[in-house]
Amino acid sequence: MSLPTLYSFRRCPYAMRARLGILLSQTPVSLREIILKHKPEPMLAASPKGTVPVLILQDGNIIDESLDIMRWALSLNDPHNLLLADQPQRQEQAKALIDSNDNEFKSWLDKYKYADRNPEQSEIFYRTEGEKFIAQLEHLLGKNQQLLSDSASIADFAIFPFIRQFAGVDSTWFSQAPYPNVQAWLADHLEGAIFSNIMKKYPTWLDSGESFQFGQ
Ligand SMILES: N[C@@H](CCC(=O)N[C@@H](CS)C(=O)NCC(=O)O)C(=O)O
Repeated sequence: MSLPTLYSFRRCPYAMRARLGILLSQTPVSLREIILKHKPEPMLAASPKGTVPVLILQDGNIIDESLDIMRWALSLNDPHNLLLADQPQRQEQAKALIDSNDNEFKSWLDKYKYADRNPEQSEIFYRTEGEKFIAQLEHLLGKNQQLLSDSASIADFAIFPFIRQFAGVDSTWFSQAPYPNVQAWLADHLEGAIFSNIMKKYPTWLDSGESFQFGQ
């Protein structure tokens, strides 16, 4: 039987969270690696907004929001209870944190990363704005090993790819910044087998014509 098709881009944090959800749910998909400068026609036909990740299901339904892909995969199989079933309060906390990441932190991250293209304010200004979210995570991680409890949830996996980017803008600064809990949490996720699995390199689908089974 054919598998759902996932259009993905290795370094995109949204695509990373989709791949994390797929891998952690052990849901096999057929992965097509793309580059953003040259998006495949079938991907654009399925999702004209032209962002990755895009998932095309066997019945033709399209899921083109990374969080929806995570939720779709985990609703099929969630062995680690990342969706926090039977914990409605934590579900709300997870949603609020992911909202802050996606709707506030991400724009400061982009401006910090590309401060030269955003000369209205300084790099340090953008970093300081981004640090408000990092400080919130630091506080949460002072209470538990992961953001909402000692076990990782959808919030950890949806957010850490973005914190990785923030840390990578100036890794010397980040390594001595006053966020030891965030540093340890991020290192733990980045050093794990799950992350190395989702970061495997694949040739691009347009160049090679090859898709790769991913997620099992
Ligand atoms: N809200 C979308 C955002 C996805 C997104 O913006 N992905 C970026 C790459 S990290 C993208 O495809 N940008 C289009 C482009 O750069 O052409 C999601 O969560 O899936």
